[in-house]
Amino acid sequence: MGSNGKLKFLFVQPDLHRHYIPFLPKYESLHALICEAVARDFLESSLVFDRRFDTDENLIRVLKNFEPDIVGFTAHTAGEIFNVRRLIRLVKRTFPSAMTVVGGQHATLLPEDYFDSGVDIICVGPGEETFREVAEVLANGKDLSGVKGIIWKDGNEYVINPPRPISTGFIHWPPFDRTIIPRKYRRHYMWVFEAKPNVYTISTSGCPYRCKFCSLWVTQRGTYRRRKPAEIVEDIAAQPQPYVHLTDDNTFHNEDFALELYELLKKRGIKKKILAYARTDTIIKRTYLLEKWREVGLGGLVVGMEAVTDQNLDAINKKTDVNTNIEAHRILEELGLENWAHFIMMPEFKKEDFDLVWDFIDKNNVIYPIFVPLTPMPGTPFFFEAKENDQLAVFDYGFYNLEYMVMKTVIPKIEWYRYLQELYLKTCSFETLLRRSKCKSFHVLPAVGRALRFSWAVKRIWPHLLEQVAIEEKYRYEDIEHLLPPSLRRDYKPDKYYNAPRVSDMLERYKSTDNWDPQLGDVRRLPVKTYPDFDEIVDKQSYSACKIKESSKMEKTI
Ligand code: B12
Ligand code: SF4
Repeated sequence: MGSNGKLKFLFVQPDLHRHYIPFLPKYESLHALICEAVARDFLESSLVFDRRFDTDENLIRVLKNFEPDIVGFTAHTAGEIFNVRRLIRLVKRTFPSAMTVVGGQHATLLPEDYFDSGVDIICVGPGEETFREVAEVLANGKDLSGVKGIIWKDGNEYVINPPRPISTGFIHWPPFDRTIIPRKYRRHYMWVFEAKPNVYTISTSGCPYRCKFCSLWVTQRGTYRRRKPAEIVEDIAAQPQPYVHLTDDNTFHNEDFALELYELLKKRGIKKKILAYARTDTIIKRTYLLEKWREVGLGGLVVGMEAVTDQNLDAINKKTDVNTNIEAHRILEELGLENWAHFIMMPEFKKEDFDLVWDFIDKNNVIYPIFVPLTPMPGTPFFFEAKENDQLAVFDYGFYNLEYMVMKTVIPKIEWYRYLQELYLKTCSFETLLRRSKCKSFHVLPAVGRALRFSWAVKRIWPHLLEQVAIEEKYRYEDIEHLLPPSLRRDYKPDKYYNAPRVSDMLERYKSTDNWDPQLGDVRRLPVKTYPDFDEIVDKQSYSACKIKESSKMEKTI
């Protein structure tokens, strides 16, 4: 602790799981910026360590030189929890007096997976108010029992404090201090498809819809929050980068907000290429807004098209239909806006279903499609449902990153992957690009950049797909269940945690669009638990034999 009673804060962005093939951009840690901004009053100095672009050896050096009082961690996907645990052990070995705090989606939905001896505090839910209070309490040498929304370690037990309700409305954060991120990482934060430096910021958080596959409404408990438009504009204006990624879930849902933000961006004379998020029905309802936003640089949208049949759209509770999807795409094309259209690939898919997706894409000239295997996101009602119904085929969270099919498929998994890859390659071929080149939304750099990057990723991922299939064939759930993270075991009950209502309760949420308050529970205590990383479970020798067998099968099919 500094001489003024203030704390030294280190934030560690973990390395990506080895099964993640990084075909999408990697940006600076907004979590670090938010934590630092809200707790600034109690911090003497802050620093970000980005392990995605650095080494464990350097982290040890930083720990010794910086001597942090608190070390914060987040995890973007479930697989990163293994890396977070590894890094936390490293922190505890190198600098034992530092308090370790984890937050993020997995910590919120499945906190028990972090009940590992090195984790001191688990922040459940949004971090802004909670982290400020944690910093205040630690700086004043008080104990953590009064901080709502955390689970903290007390000897050999974790104490579950009462929850912190989230309120719908505006979020306020002091301006971000991006200087806490060392310059050497900056060159990595870019919009990869065009190799352009990027500002990564946020305008809204949460979403009022209840798509079955999505984890956001669960984490945010059904709320939709906005940041003050003036704060967003200041944030963007202060950065030199020519590109802006608004990391929202549903940017244009609130019309007044989106309009005010546009007006302020315009007044401020900002014109950067902006990427935001929208549903197809919003695109139709608010076309005029998109036209306006184009004036300030809106260049593309991440759009959840999800399916090419009404039946599949209903199955995932998307509340849209195919005609809406087609019309939304037509509007974006007319406006010359890139449609980064996401399609969900279902486990029931056979060859004809993959063909149907391609027909849709080809007929409608979708230039920037992204295909996402339907994944029960750990901690969502869909996940618990799939686990109970024996639909999960993969028990290594390292594969739960939307690149792998972790559910049981109708056709053999290898065949399923082959059709998916063929689909990707068709969208990347020179012939396809040439045919699309007359479209208004065809922009050479992103279209070619996407094709090159995706073709590269499709090849890079093969060994991992083979590994996934080999593990799936070799390991029976019953045999390894006791070695898995707590949330993957049959006796895991989400209603132990106030932030995770009962599955039946959450299933009800599909039907409503209300926010819901956490159940106010008493303080409870649970023991410290630990479990191996999945790679330690795998018997490498017999697994390699499996891999070789699959490899030769694969070469024949490809
Ligand atoms: C923008 C975004 C991206 C960007 C940039 C990612 C990056 N960091 O470089 C792009 C588009 C490139 C991307 C890529 C991917 N993404 Co992404 N992404 C998002 C998105 C939309 C926002 C993430 C974000 O930064 N939010 C802003 C922060 C501030 O909010 P937050 O994470 O909720 O954090 C709050 C609290 O959780 C808490 N908190 C969080 N951490 C900490 C830490 C501490 C110490 C404390 C106290 C508090 C705290 O406080 C915060 C403020 O309230 C989310 C959806 C979402 N809205 O969360 C998906 C999401 C996180 N991505 C997801 C996935 C799967 C991926 C990919 C794996 C997809 C793929 N197959 O390639 C990749 C992996 C990228 C990687 N590992 O770096 C999934 C993760 C699901 C899961 N639980 O596993 C999500 C949830 C989307 C979804 N529903 O499917 N992603
Ligand atoms: S509309 Fe998008 S962000 Fe909202 S619940 Fe559906 S998938 Fe999630």
